[in-house]
Amino acid sequence: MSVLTRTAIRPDRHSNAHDAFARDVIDGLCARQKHLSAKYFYDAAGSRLFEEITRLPEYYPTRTELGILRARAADIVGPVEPGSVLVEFGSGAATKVRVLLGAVPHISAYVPVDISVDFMNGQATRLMRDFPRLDVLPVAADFTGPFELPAPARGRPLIGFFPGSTIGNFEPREASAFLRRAGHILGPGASLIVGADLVKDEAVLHAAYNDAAGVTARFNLNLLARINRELDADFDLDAFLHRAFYNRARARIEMHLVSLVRQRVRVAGHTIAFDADETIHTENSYKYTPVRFASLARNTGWTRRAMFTDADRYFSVHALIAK
Ligand code: SAH
Ligand code: AVI
Repeated sequence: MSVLTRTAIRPDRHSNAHDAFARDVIDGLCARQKHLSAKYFYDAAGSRLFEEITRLPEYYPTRTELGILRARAADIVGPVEPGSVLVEFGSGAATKVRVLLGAVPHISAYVPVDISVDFMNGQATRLMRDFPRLDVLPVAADFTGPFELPAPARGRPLIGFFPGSTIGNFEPREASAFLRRAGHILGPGASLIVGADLVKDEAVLHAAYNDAAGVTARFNLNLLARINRELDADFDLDAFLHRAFYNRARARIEMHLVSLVRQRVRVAGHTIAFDADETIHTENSYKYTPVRFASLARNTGWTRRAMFTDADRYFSVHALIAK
C-alpha cells in the first residue's frame, strides 16, 4: 500500500467538520460564560505549538510520562498476542508510541486517531519510514463521537492507548462517556493504557501552564487566530490575554482568554460583544488522584490491572482491561 492511500482524508471548508466548528464557536461565544472547546486548539499551528509546550522546562507531564513508559513499557502493555493492533486516541506527534513499539515487538499495526489531520498524516509518514514492518492506518476523527476502525484493524487483538492526560481535558461526565465509547470501539478482551496527570503542589501546576517563554499563551491565542483564519472573524489578538490558574475546589487548571477592553468582534456573520475583563473559557485540565481514576475506570466497564507512577508521583499510567 502506498503512503498516500494510507493517509487520512482532510475535511475542507464545506465539510461537516467545518460546519460543526462554526456552530460550536458561535454557540460558545453566545453563552453567558463564553467558552470554546479545547479540541479546537489543534489545527496544524496548534499541534506544532503543543509540541513546543511538551519541550518546555515547566511542562513536566510529557517528560514524566515518557520516563514511566521507558522504564516500564513491557509491564504497562502486558501480554500481547501476535498480530495485535495499537489504537492511539489523540496521537499528536506519536512520540510515546515509539517507546511501546520498541519494547513490544508483537504489535503489528498502529492506528493513530486525531482531529488534527495534516499534522497526524505527517507524523504517520515519519513512523512508516522508521518502522517499515508496521502497518500504519491513520483515522481522522473526533473521538468525542463515534468512529470506526479501519477494516484491516477489525477482528484483531486491540490495545488502546490514551496518553498525555488528554482525558483531563474532558469534564468528568465526558471522561466517563469516552471510556465507555473506547470500550465499545475496542471490544471485549481489549486493554487500554491511559495517562492521567496527578493532583500536586499548586506552584508546579501553575508554572506548567504559565511558562516563562509564553508558548502556552501563544497556544491559547492561536484559537482566536484559527477562528480568524477559518471563520472569517476579526479577533484582535493584542486585545486578549492568556490566563491560567488552578481551581483547587474542582482539581483542574482552567485556561481563559481575557478581553483587555470593551469590544465587538465579527465571527462568521455574527457580532460578539465583550466587556473589559470578560473571559472566554478555553480549557480545563483535570488532575486526578489514583483512587479517583480507579473509580472512574471501574464505573465505565474497565478493571485496573496495574498503575505506574514516577518517584515524585507527578503522573500516572493506568493499565486497564475490559470487564
Ligand atoms: N498523545 C500525544 C498528544 C497529546 S495532545 C501525547 O501524549 O503527547 C492531545 C492530542 O489529542 C492532539 O494531537 C489533538 O489533536 C488530539 N485531540 C484533541 N481532542 C481531540 C478529539 N476530540 N478528537 C480527536 N483528537 C483530539
Ligand atoms: C493535551 N492536554 C492534556 C494538555 C494539558 O496539559 O491539558 C494541553 C495543554 N494545555 C496547555 N498546555 C498543555
